[in-house]
Amino acid sequence: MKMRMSVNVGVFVFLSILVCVQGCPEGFQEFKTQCYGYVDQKMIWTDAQSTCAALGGFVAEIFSPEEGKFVRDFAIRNGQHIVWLGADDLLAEGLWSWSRSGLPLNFTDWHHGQPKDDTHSDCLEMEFDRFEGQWNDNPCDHKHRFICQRPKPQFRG
Ligand SMILES: [Ca+2]
Ligand SMILES: [Ca+2]
Repeated sequence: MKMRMSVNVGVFVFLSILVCVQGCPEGFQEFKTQCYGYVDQKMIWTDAQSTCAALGGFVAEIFSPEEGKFVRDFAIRNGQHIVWLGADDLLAEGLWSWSRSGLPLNFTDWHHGQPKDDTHSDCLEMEFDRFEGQWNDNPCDHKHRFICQRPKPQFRG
């Protein structure tokens, strides 16, 4: 009886460590298999990408309405400022792709009339000043806050 008790405690401690290791790093918020971090500093788009890379991730990429809603709500909770998202058409005008994964934008939430490359706009932002968080193409050298994304750490035994 005593033996079984200590085995159970051991299993419980092991599972607790497992859960702990599998969560997001401090400061990140968990959504499904991913961790999201809000960077409250304005940077040009390429600096946002390198900052997210330094944090083990990339500027957030959105593949579904659910992810879009999560990221939009996350930005609203953090002050409803314009944020960079991780897509660009830098290499070929009008050919948008998610920058880290290289995948095309299957799900989009462009504001009506966007993207419109009127000021040489090759980077994607979530626009709260005019478009209530819908998407807009914006010049990459503008400075905005941004959301980093990284996969949840996996337990390595
Ligand atoms: Ca463009
Ligand atoms: Ca635009």
